[in-house]
Amino acid sequence: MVATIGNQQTIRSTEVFDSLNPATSEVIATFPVFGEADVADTVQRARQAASWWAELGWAGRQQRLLAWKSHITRYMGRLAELVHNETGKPVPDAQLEILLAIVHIDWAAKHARRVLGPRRVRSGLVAMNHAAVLEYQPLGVVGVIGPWNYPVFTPMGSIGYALAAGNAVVFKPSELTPAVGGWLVSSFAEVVPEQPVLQLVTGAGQTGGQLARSGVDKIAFTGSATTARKVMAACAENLTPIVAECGGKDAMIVGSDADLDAAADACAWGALSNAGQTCVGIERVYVAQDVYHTFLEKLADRVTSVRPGDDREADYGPMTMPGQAEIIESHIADALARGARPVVGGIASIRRPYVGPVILADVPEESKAVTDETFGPTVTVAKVADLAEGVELANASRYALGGTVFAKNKKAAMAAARALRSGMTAINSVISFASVPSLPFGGSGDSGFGRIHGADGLREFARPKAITRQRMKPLLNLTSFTRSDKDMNRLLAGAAILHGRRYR
Ligand code: TXE
Repeated sequence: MVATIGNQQTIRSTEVFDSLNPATSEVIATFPVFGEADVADTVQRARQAASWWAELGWAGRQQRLLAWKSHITRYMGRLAELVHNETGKPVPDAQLEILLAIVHIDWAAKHARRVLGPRRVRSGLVAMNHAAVLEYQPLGVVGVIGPWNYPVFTPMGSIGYALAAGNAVVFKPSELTPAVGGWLVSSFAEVVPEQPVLQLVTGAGQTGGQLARSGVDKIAFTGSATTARKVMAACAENLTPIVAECGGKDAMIVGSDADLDAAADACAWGALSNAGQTCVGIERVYVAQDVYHTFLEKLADRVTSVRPGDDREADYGPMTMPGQAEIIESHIADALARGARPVVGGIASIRRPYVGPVILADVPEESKAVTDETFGPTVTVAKVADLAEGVELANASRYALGGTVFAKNKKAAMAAARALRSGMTAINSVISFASVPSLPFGGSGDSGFGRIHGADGLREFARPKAITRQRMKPLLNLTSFTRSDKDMNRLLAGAAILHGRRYR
């Protein structure tokens, strides 16, 4: 049976696909592949819903988004089971991901008016007879193309903020996690039954491409840099703007004064949790030489008790995307061929659909395990002279997403954090920036561009609107053909006094 998806629409395409449990290969549900006409119909319905949603105003939207947040919180158990079944991750990890998404919906709902609502700004001397108002209006319809690794948290960083900014959303979840996407859309329809403000389209890359070409007002994409390029090309046809959250190759830098137990513990979690399928997961570690061996021992020690599986005691699950195991294998093989030393695990750690923890030391910097996103439970550990060299090597990547610095000296840690080219850095913890809703999240280079979360994340889904309102007649009427030479001379004399002073 094809799953119902809460859109109450007739789908013209007859093609379907299955969503599978990656641990057992059982079919979870069957979904329609939305074709071009189906996507177009959905976007058209979203246009009407967008007007209704925008007219609700800040208070109306806030009340409904908070009701949605409450609904997700109360039914978190069901959603977590679904996330577990579709991605294979342990239920507590699914709960953590959902909780983070809830925190973000809450923040977006409560701060949208303050960040985006109308406000008076100074009009300046030249325009002192005008009142100046700045506000951020909704874009209209936002298309969200989501990934599978955090199927609630990641797309919600766009969906929650786009809705709070007053837009309707058409959501295409990954073809690996459509049931989670369907649950989110249906749950929204339960608290906002009046209009299809949040709709689902299901299918693989082709459906995503159709959404990008559909004339939506913005695309929020999360996935690989390779796919982001294709999505941008599709968006270019209509000059549709895009925010792209792509992968990463995040580094942890460990200084000689770091708390090594805490650093090893954070590294193990940052590298292995969710089977390493985390865009801001730790994939490389650079450790100051005088603590290198102690750190490596402590890390190896922690990692030996970490185990993948599908049982309730497992620390992490299978690879969600079966093909990922090949990439992981090729990165390990390449590193070993170049002389890397396996400290924990190796090729034998790959037991599909699971991959055991792998720690590689002395990996040449030009190896794929250092340059490319592995997206598996593997990490490379290298020796550096100090924090500065760690920063230099961390920055020598085409990715720039997150990262971590472990050091006790606050000034040195802050300086290293600032010097990292990434969009986010955690000091003495991992991934903590993702749990602070007022902080923007996003990267540069192959990690993408634009921001979700925080005030910047709200503005990403809004268009700035500038308004001037003349309050009194101008002293000098400069924008008129009746302007006199006298007025112009007065203006230039004023400009010379105000701006013409020499600066030394
Ligand atoms: O991602 P894709 P995949 C990285 C990770 C992983 C790799 C591939 O390294 O190994 O990406 O994963 C839709 N037009 N990340 O294949 O292809 C697709 O249906 C429009 C990092 O799953 O980027 C899905 O909904 N849309 C990342 C979404 O794009 C298209 C999370 C992502 O798929 C499309 C996931 C097209 N032509 C993987 N082709 C992160 N930043 O966390 C595909 N899609």
